[in-house]
Amino acid sequence: MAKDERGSGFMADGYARITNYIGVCLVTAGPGSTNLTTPIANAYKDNSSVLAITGRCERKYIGKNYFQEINMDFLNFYKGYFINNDDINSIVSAFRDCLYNKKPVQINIPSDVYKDKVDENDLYNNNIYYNNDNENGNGIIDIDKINSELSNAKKPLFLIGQGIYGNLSYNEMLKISKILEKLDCPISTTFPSRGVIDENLNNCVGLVGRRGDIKSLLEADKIINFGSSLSYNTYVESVREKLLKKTVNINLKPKSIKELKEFFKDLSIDNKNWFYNKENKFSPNGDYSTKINEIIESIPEDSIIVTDAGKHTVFTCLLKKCVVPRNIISSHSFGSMGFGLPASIGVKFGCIDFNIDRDIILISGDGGFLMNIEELQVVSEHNLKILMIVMKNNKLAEFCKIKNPNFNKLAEAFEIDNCYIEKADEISSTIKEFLKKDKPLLMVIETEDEKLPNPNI
Ligand SMILES: Cc1ncc(C[n+]2csc(CCOP(=O)(O)OP(=O)(O)O)c2C)c(N)n1
Repeated sequence: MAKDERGSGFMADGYARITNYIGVCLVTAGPGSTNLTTPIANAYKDNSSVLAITGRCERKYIGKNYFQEINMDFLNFYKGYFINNDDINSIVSAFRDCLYNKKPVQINIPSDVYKDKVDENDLYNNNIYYNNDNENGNGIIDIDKINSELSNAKKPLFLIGQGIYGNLSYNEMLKISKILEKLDCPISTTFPSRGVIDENLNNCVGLVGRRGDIKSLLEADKIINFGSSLSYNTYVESVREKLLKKTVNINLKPKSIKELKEFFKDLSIDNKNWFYNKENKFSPNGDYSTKINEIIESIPEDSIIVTDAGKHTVFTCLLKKCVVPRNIISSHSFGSMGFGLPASIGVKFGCIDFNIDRDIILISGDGGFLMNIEELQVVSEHNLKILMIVMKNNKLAEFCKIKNPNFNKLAEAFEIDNCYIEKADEISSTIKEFLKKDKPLLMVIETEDEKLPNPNI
């Protein structure tokens, strides 16, 4: 049970991202639901399957200025269902929309509807796990057309977005790298799909766009887009139109790894590996980035790093080489502060439920950590092994200075182990100790401010 509805929404989002299934949150009417606005907007922008079940007064009071009664459409960034009667089918439809379209969906249920009787036959006749290619699956993918585009291209670039995950489980997602590494063509990724191919491999260009490589996008004569929404993070403003003109979009939504393997086997890609040196990578040159780098080097490389929004997100993005899917989970397109702590809790629960054996590392700024700090109670109650790192620079990015509470005393109040670190060389031994134990740790790292490198825009 989350301590604020914002927490519940972000937890559901974290859960959905790591499991590639659905994250559900359940909140009360009125203020409980308005508190969900930011997490639902966040899930909408990042294509995350969050199902929000919201409360409402009895049907007879709706629209009559009843206590806590308000129009509930504000959560329907993608879609919402108002459950007006005992028709169970709309709940099933909401579930399908959310799972197969990778979008947040609201189910709003007036309190008296819960008392309606459902015909159990209706419920069991509905096969929730149906496969329907035309409605939610691949659609039609014309391999011949893709092959003819490829044969005309001298410098094709594959751009992989998180759409490639379709409805694969995390363990299946891990197998995609093996398929992609065999392709004789450079492969780039968006931020949400980083790690879909190991970034150490030769044919992997890595992240492109705002915080990644731009040269390869410009140099390619054809970009084959597998499952990217082509947000402004990927196709930045200054080159967007140019890139869109040479992009071919492939709408893959694989339901099994076998399907994906067969698809790539049918592509004719011979000798298309034109890619030269990767662009110079960023290396740490100040206190903030040195400490982030030390964290990254001290944790297992396949850890799931969850970030909040701020400078720490950018330094993590620039310094981490991703080797597995969801190596970094962030609020990519909404950039919401307060995402990190609750999302890391959702990720942890997802790992427990789906047997995903990963260490969970939260890297947060001090400002963002304070925004949903009450969720430490959930970490404490469930003894969730999460390494929660607060980069304490006493600033909100470059906007302004802030005063912080004593985070260590707060951790004490929540009965969570904690430590306070000033020097970069204390980080690695502390993380080693954390990894050996089976409980959470709050690590407060005193950090000096550092300017960010400019993004590509
Ligand atoms: C909910 C929300 N409010 C405000 C912002 C604007 N904003 C982006 S980053 C940032 C500062 C983040 O500071 P901190 O959490 O301390 O992280 P740091 O930049 O120091 O790493 C602000 C205010 C935002 N992205 N989200």
